[in-house]
Amino acid sequence: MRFATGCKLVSFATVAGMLLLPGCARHKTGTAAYAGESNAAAKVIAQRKLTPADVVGALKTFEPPGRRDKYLMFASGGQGGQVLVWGFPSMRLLQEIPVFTPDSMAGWGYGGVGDQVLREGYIPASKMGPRQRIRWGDAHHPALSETHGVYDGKWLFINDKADGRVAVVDLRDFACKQIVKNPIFYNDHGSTFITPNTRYVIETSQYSAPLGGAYAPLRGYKQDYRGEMTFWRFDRKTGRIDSKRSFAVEFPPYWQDLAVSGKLASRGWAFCNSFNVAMYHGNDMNGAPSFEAGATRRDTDYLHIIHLAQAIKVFKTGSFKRINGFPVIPLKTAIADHILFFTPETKSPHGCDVAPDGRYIIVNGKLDPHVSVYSFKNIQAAIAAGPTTWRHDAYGVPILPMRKTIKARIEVGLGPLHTQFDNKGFAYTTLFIDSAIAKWSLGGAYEKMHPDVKPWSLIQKLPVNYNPGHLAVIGGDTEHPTGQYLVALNKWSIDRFDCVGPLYPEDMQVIDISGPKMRLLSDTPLCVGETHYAQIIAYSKIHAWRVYPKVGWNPLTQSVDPNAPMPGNERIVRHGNKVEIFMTAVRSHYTPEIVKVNQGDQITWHVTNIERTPNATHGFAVSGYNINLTLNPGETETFHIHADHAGVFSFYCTKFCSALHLEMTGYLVVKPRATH
Ligand code: RUQ
Ligand code: CUA
Repeated sequence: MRFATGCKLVSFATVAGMLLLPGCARHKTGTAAYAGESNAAAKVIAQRKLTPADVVGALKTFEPPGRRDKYLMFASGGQGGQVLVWGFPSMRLLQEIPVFTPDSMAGWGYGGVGDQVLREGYIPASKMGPRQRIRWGDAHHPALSETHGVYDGKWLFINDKADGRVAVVDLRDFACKQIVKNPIFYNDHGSTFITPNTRYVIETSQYSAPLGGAYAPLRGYKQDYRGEMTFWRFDRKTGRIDSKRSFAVEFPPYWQDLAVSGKLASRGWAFCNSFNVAMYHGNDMNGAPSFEAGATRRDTDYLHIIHLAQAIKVFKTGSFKRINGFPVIPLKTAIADHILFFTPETKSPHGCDVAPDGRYIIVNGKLDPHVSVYSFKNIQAAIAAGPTTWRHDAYGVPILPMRKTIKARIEVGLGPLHTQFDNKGFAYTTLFIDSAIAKWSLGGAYEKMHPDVKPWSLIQKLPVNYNPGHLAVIGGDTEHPTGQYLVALNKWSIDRFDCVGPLYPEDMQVIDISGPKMRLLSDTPLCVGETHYAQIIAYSKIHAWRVYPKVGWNPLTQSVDPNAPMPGNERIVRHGNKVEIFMTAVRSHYTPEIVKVNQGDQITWHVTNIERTPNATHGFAVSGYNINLTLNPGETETFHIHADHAGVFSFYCTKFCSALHLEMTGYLVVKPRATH
């Protein structure tokens, strides 16, 4: 069926109505009923002035009431500090997983487990200054755990750029379990990226500084400032990062940017690009240029090539120094033991992505309209060619000649930032300045997949609205991409939505990449976070609990809590001024529901939601004491109150759990000192 361009909407609607008629023989429903529906559809199409492209977009992404999405998209929430989980491709927001920022809907950070996890991520009192209660995050890159280079649906990692932290989310209950603070650096950016079996989670620093949070004046930049890459060892048994088996490698004080782990052909290696190799350190109101000019004044920066397998060996032999107690392989050792190599890249590039077969490292130009394709094989050959063929940077790091390492340069357009891949041998790159997605063809072994197209060439540019940062293809950064759909994560929305004041939502656009040409399907505004980066996984790979496995479940230990209040053993126990409360919650009451303490008492309060019914979540909020928990069926939480204010305080259930939800309440009675 072909639609003449410029055809009248009404005639298109008629055609669409006919299209909506199913092959009647296969359908039990009467033809007459369908004919009626399709007439109605044709009418809606005409009334709403929908184009054929609109109708296809709607039909490809709409899930009818009650039907579920086949994919989940895990997106970082940027400065919101959280992880957002979307049904994909319908783009229905299903979950906000609180991570770095307190979240009152999820009861995260107002007593209970959230406080414990957030506290772990505070900056400890050390050389890095006084203890800081960090209560927000700039969440950049979610990384789903992988087995043999494909998402396994078990964990999700996410970094906080602002304070150099990495968090672990368990995908059995979609809850954050751990936040680790990088002990040698404040900020990160090339994070989190994982190795193909999730042994290591990579976290790379961004803006150089003295390691360990020490002080050094800016005039000592070249000697005293450094970058680094941290390899956090992840332990699948405990579901935690094990800092004792983790280490870092010291880098020169260039600004390291996006990082990535090698895979297949390049397994055992890691890569990251950099900017400000000029080591410019700022306009001190002295008439010097600003960073944007000073940091970009050289023609090239360096792609960092890190032999991770070699770094692990060196770490195991103990050839490291400790900074704030954390093992760091010194730059000198990294050079002498052949852990670190550079090769030039055009200045101030951005994303660094590895093709699915691991043979090519794609560096996106940002200021250069090309993507540069480095060949891993060529890099190895340049290393093997030996020191006489290398140059060295000011610190002695070998620089492999670019003309040897580079395989192809493809002119894609203005502002190339990030690249992902499909299952047909194509790559997709966001063009920030052009406001477009470029589709281009991979060469090498991929040529077999598309014999009719020229390798390493631009195929199509599709405008997006506007200024995309990252993009995500289903499985698009794994060894086996699925392809099919792509989402462009656009920073600006300008004229796409009704105006809601001067702070604009960002825009996520779903694009169909299953055919020879990309086509735009839908817009989804996002206002509770930044559309920073996302990964998309088949829902069939996720095995989330519908309810916690047993009553009394502690979500931090993922086991029954020995202190969990159980039905029949609810009680209040007092030892001097220490009061311990064991409380249960079930529709629609708490036991006990009157709690009497004395002013100045220290209360340890445990609550178990003893429900087994999926969805029967209760809340628990205490007025006046900043307590707010969310208790899912089976869950136990523990919090502390120093009852320093006398008075009568209600506690109540914040979730509309039943018809008698308002009656799900009780009193915390704090008797003033004088009367007890
Ligand atoms: S990188 S600016 Cu994800 Cu494009 Cu942080
Ligand atoms: Cu429980 Cu409302």
